[in-house]
Amino acid sequence: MAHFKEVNEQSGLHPKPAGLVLQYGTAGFRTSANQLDHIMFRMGLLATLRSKKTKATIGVMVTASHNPEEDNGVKLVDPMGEMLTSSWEGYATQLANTEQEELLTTMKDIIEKEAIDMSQEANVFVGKDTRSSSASLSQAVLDGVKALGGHSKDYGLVTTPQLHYMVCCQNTQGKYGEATLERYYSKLSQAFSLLAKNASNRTDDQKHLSVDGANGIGAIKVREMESHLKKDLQLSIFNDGSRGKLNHQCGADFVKVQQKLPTGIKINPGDRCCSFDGDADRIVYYYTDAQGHFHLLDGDKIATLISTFLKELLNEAGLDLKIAVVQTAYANGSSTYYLENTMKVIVRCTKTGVKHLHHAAKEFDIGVYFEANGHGTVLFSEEAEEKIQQLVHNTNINDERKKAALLLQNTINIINQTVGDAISDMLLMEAILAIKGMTVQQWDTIYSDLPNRQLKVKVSDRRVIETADAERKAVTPAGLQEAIDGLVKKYKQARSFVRPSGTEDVVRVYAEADTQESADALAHEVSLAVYGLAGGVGDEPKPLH
Ligand code: NG1
Ligand code: ZN
Repeated sequence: MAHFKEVNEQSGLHPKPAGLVLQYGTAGFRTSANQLDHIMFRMGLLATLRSKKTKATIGVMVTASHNPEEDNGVKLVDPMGEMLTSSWEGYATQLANTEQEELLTTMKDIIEKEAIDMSQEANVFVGKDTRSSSASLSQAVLDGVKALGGHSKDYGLVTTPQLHYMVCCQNTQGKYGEATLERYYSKLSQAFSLLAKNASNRTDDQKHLSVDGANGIGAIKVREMESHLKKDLQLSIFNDGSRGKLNHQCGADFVKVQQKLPTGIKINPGDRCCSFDGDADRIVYYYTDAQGHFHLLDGDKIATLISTFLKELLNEAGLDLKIAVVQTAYANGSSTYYLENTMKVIVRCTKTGVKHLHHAAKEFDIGVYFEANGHGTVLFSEEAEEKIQQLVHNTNINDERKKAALLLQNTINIINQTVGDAISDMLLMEAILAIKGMTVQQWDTIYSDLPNRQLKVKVSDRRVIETADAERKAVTPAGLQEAIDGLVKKYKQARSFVRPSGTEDVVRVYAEADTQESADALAHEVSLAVYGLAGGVGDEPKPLH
């Protein structure tokens, strides 16, 4: 009964290295790939249990996103395409860390606590990125599902957001779309082409975009999409995985953190470019100017342009819907100032991690959420979607209102509301720029970023840092926040905060100020404070200049 014998036998083929302890963090489990086989098998088990509990299809994505090729990881996807609910993250951690002999007992505990009906059918969708370790690790997930008698569908190589999309389509019985890659491409590209029709006289230059695929899955998938886009968008894809190494000196994380061009991309001044991360759930834009200076348009700039576009459309459509932008503490101070004071939209700040932003965005009719690193999307409430639909079908409105309603409808269709999606976000940005007849430089001048710097500090146990106020204040260790406050006072327009990373064994330091020199100096001084007060290990942080 209940396949326990099978689980017991099969788990022996995916043994846990004794003593290894891993945590289900901000983005699931993530570490060096050779430590993950047992985790994958066990997440196959957990996904099966979650499917039985929710009576819905659950997703399992094997990826380590922007981490180096040698790492891997796994995230579970809940029925509506959302991240696994936090109340189950604890089970994931328990199941991952229980020693081999205790596996059945731990699993039975979860079954009992959640009152799971083991006779219920289970369905699990599995996807993987292009890492060399992903093939065998996703097989371990499938083995876990099978051992517990669940059904699985292996989507093979897909981007993280594509897997989220499939799960949502499946559980909404096709209302969100059909759970196939082909239909994902056709839904998005049709919406793009309808939006692009509203752009007048686009030149070939305006239609052209350079894409850095981070040598990952995004490059493969955007190429698959290309044929659907016909002549509406002309892509030059760099770092497509044919030569370079995944995320190595390329990709959205590299570009955002280093604030420079990825290697492997050939562009002219003024060319519009974007970078995806390793699993294509993040995107950032950039260009170089005539002097060769690099200009980054990150998640904050993306959120600003999207919310401006939507707010204008709501006005034109005469729809009274509440729109908000959700950010984290990493959002550039200039973006928050511009959104609140010039655009007059509601801005919310949450803890780092998309699930927090997603949750906050759901509170509004339209919630635009983006992390500064380029991970984000837009959520429309059911009511907002209905109002827009009604307007589209209303025969008693003038042409301007009708046009705005149609644009809103196609905007909904181009967006992957389940999670940040580099391909969908790229199409949305390209459509908005085309409709507004805006160059990347014009978009960039909407507001000027405050110079900023992100650093990492190694400490013996990063959990000594506890934070409050959406991570903007360090509550422990004693004296750290006071030290940061004192340092911030030395600089103009300055802000700084520190937090333990949820994906790496480091403390992250963020600083911004009126000049790059000041931002760099402040980040360095705060790093020293962390090193001194939070148990720094290794060499003391060195100044940047
Ligand atoms: P951590 O390592 O917790 O800072 C990073 C990103 C998050 C989020 C996760 C998941 C920064 C500063 N942090 O988390 O925003 O995207 O990875 O991928 O960018
Ligand atoms: Zn990612």
